[in-house]
Amino acid sequence: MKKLFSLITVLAITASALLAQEAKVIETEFKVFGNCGMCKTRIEKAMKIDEVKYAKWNKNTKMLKVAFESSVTADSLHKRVAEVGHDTEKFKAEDDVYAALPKCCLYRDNAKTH
Ligand SMILES: [Cu+2]
Repeated sequence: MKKLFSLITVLAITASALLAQEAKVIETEFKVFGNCGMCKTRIEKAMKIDEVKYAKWNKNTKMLKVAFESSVTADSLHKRVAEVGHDTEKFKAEDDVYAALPKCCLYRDNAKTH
């Protein structure tokens, strides 16, 4: 009987832990400026942290779709892509970081896509 009770306790704790984890994931999308497949790789690589469960950037719409744990903020993700050279509507990349990008990735002046 004691064994059964502790089994139920363990199951209850596991279930509530799983539910709590599930509720913590936030899904959103925001605009990230960029041009090409290299931009896509760079942007998505910047999202490779444990807290981000999903990140896909669309070259045509410039929208970055992300699913992330609420232990990080959407703003911190904006900052991460800005840090690798890509502007968002909230954060601008530093000029020297932007200037160091390959020519085909310079989205500010020539908006050509390839
Ligand atoms: Cu690029």
